[in-house]
Amino acid sequence: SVCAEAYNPDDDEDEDFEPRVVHSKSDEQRRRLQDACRDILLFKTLDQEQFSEVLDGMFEVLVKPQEHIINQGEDGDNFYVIERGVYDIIVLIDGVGKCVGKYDNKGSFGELALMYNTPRAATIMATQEGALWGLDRATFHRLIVKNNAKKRKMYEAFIECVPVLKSLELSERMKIVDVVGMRAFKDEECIITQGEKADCFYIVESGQVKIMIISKTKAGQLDNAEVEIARCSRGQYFGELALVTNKPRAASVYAVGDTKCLVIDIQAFERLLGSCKAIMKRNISQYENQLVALFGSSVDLKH
Ligand code: 1OR
Ligand code: 1OR
Repeated sequence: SVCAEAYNPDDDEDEDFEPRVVHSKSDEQRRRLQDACRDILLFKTLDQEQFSEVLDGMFEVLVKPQEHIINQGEDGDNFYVIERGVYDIIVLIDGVGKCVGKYDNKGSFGELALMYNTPRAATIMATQEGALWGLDRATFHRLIVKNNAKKRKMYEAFIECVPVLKSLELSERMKIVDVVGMRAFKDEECIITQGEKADCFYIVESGQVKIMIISKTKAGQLDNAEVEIARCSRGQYFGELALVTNKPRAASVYAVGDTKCLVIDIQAFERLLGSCKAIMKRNISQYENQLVALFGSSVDLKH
């Protein structure tokens, strides 16, 4: 489809001569902004200078309960990063608005209309008072969309050889590349903590991770030692279980040596990996058998 065509930065070089947008901020505002942007996946592959230009271009938006920040079907004006607040994602299904997910005090939205020049794909409504940071369309285009061409070059070959993504069309895999972030972890660094709420999915790009669980016996006694149950290396994924089952993380995950992972947020996971879920579910059904083989049937998981 047209939407997934590789973006050619040479097509509109004149954009480079557009004036830079700078919204001045107090030190305190800048601190809050930096906090909110720390884990935004779309910013993870920017260099220092691009990132600071993004921060310069952002402006604070305060919102009230029931306020629609974005309306499905409209043209895209801004991209938004959440500082605080809870936001419903509402999609029209057979003409009726249905809440298909929410943002809970973190994350970002509004990138799709700006990236692909499409109408807004969903309505985003604040359910309580909140604060957002907006980035205008032109600045988003100049800094984020242009960076996507570089991202596709960097990750295309890797994404092509990830087994779980094989069932997707090439254009769908490229849409994943457009929204992924890359995170680097040091040896022994904790990537996922058992029992925590889940909001993203990982694919190992280099290095290795080990999956550890704290088990409990049938008597309910905690055996607080973590036990290694599996490892993942290049091309393998983890962190799908909590997203698929809607439960807390079932295990902790640690880097083994320097490790890099592609990270996909839960909304993009739902939107783009739907057809891979069947494979994941099949693999999940194997976890149970592996558990019994490892610990015997008298042991189950602590939640
Ligand atoms: P946008 O510019 O199209 C609406 O404006 C935003 O909602 C969109 O960018 C995304 O950032 C965000 N499908 C489409 N857009 C979504 C979705 C979504 N979730 C968040 N957004 N799905 C829901 C996945 C939980 C799929 C619905 C069928
Ligand atoms: P998550 O979102 O629950 C922890 O976060 C991740 O560790 C989990 O998703 C899975 O990706 C992974 N066997 C293999 N991988 C597992 C297992 C597992 N549990 C969690 N992960 N089990 C079988 C043990 C031999 C445990 C079964 C629940």
